[in-house]
Amino acid sequence: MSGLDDKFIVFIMGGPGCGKGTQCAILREEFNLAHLSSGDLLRAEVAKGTPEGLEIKSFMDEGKLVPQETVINLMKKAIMEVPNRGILLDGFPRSVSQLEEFERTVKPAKCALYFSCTEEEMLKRIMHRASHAAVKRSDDNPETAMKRFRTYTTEAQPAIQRLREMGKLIEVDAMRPIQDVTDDARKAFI
Ligand code: B4P
Repeated sequence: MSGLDDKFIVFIMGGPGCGKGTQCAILREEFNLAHLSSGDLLRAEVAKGTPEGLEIKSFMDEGKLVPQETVINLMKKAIMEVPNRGILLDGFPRSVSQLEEFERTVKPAKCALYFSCTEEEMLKRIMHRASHAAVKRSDDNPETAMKRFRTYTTEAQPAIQRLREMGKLIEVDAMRPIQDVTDDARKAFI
């Protein structure tokens, strides 16, 4: 894609509720990066209340992946709009197909940060978010969380494995307190 020559992209990966968004919010400030969350971009589309938004919501509430064309088009548009040199793509890619299509049509990523965490801990964090958030997410309930874990295992894990084989994966143990996770994650930027 033209206009991206001087930019670099870092994929942010990990299971639902592992803390991707939390870490991105910290890294963004520290290194002056743009933070584009596929989940947030999709939720913004849902909030518009359009027929397409309603369709997106039905995938999210089922814990399924939203169709690839929708997600990649939203990502491309957002990438072109941010002024920052470094861009964190939070929650993307979530499948081998998304990875291949993005690297072919947009730009190969510099690296991928993978926040590893057990399902038990992720479920705990999702339920904690559900009970404390001012606005509750419709997919933050135990039933949808279990479906999101299945989608993550079948779709996202193979993409993580592919990035490992490509030598681009930086794995961080996300089971620890937020500050300790950040201490490891920032090594990708210094
Ligand atoms: P996302 O919005 O990406 O949701 P997530 O995986 O739950 O978020 P995250 O891991 O960022 O959790 P957070 O930091 O908030 O996706 C939602 C849905 O959108 C998907 O199911 C799918 O339907 C769709 N979608 C998204 N991307 C897509 C794509 N590329 N293709 C197709 N569909 C897509 O952390 C969670 C909680 O844990 C927070 O409350 C936080 O305070 C806490 N926490 C974080 N780190 C912690 C730590 N170290 N210790 C203790 N608590 C911690």
